[in-house]
Amino acid sequence: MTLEDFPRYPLMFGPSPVHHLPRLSAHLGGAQVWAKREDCNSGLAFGGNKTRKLEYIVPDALAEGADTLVSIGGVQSNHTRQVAAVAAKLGLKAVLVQEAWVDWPDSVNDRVGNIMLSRIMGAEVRLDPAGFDIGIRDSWQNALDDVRARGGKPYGIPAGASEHRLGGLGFANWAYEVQQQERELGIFFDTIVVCTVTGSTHAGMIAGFAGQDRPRRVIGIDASATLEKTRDQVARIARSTAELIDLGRDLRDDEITVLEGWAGDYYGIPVESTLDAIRLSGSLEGMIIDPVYEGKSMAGLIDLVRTGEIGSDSTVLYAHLGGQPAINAYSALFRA
Ligand code: 1AC
Repeated sequence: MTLEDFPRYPLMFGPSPVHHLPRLSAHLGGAQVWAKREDCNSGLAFGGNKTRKLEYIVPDALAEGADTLVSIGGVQSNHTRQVAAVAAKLGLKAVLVQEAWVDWPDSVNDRVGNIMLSRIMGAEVRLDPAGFDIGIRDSWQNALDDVRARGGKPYGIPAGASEHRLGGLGFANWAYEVQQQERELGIFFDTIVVCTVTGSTHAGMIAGFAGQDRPRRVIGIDASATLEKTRDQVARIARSTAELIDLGRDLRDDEITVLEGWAGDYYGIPVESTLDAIRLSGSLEGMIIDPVYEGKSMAGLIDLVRTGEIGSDSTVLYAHLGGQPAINAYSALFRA
């Protein structure tokens, strides 16, 4: 099967916008930086990268006759918010396990941003004290069992939709969307920069670009300081997605790059470079990014451009994955 053979349920406005960031590029004094904006890809609860992945997962859930989407993430998970939105749109129920992935002292952390939006959309939100982990969790299996026990038909979507068989397809398709937008713009992005945590966004891109003629770098920026786990998960999902879409060859190790250095010590805890990146994108381009994902990947991009690791003749595409609703839980950091 090729990518086009997989059923896709439309949840986005269409291709997400791509645009130049001229003031940021001039400020950094090197490569030309562009952004592709998953933060405005859909009318469903501010959209985001998971909405794109869910386009390929929803047909499977509907084919199974599910009445409840069951998913998991941190308290400020973007993923669970997007699952809640899609469930509302389809007239399904949503049960969301929200674990304590981030030890963040903001008193409204579990009341604002993503979790508030999920509650507004009618999801059943279950707070769980477990800490950060990108793997399959008992609490999620228990939630699936609970839905079955009350006579429902659950459909499980793991964290970030990453451990789902179809979880890489949305971003494999993103790679082809980029190729089409390049044709229209008469441009070529030789480098892509993307935040990576549960892995299927980055992995899907790798599989999608691997099927194209012109090579380019896809740089994943680690945002959780669990480097080995993330690398393994990205590599595994990239390879299984490549196989699923019939790439016809094995992915090479050098096609899978996860760089460390901007995550700080923990997932969800911003460091100085994260906050600098957030302020820079906001003040130079009016582009809002967040302390968990995009602040860290933008910090990586800034350093890679400044040090010439991404050369001044490069045209780099920054993937904005739509993590910004969580910023409401970080208000104390932006009082001045
Ligand atoms: C970690 C999957 C992830 C989220 O939003 O829950 N990006």
